[in-house]
Amino acid sequence: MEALLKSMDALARRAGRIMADAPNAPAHPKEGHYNFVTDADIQVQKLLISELRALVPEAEFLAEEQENQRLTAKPTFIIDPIDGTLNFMRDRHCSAISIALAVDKRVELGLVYNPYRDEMFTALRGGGARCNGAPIHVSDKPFDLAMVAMGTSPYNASLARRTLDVAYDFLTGAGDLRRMGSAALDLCDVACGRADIYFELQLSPWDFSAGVLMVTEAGGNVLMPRDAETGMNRFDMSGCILAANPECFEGARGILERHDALE
Ligand code: LIP
Repeated sequence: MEALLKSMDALARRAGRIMADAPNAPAHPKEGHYNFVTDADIQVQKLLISELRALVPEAEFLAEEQENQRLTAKPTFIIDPIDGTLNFMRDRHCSAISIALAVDKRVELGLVYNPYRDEMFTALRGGGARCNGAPIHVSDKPFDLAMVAMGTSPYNASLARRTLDVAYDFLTGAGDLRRMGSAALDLCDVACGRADIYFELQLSPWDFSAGVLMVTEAGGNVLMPRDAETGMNRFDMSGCILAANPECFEGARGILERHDALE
């Protein structure tokens, strides 16, 4: 896995240059409110799939900008070519490339690359989490001093009221809120201690698969979609995501439970 991660690091940097060099890529609407794909998303996704297939010929792919089959036990790359597409379209420099590798339906490797800050977040299951090679760890901030990153799932208007009700409880019970617009980078912020809690009521597997491994390998706790029968984490289902340092996790989970935000 270390050798594969090294190759993926170089590949993500190549893909990051496509992002950084194409801030005005044509954008096209997708289903749902305020949901778009750009020509750069497609170009990055094609590059990643082509090069990752060369590295792992037996691999399958779950990717945001394609029709996807079921997640199988085979090695599967779960890809968001540009997480934070709206930020990318507005040249806000808060977007990332997110790649996870699942084997037997469990994520074993995660990579999130922010080309604007040249920050390469990586994690191997059981091997810890790193940023540019240096170990990272969640913060030890208590709940009442927590910086809470959040997502608003704008393409699903039915979640708007509940999202803001949850946000109100965090704003009045914890420290303050931040809405950056990239779930992958929000999760990396929790993993490296720049934020203490992150929640979003609905995310897709490509948004969260790499980032949740970053958080758990950095000592944090995560709630994500689970199989109702086995209780196993599901990397092929959209759903609510909560990530937090251990000091904040139970308080944060209580707020989401009070608003029936967890499946
Ligand atoms: C984005 C997420 C973000 C969410 C946005 C969007 P995308 O991913 O990272 O947290 O609130 O609506 O889903 O679509 O830019 O890859």
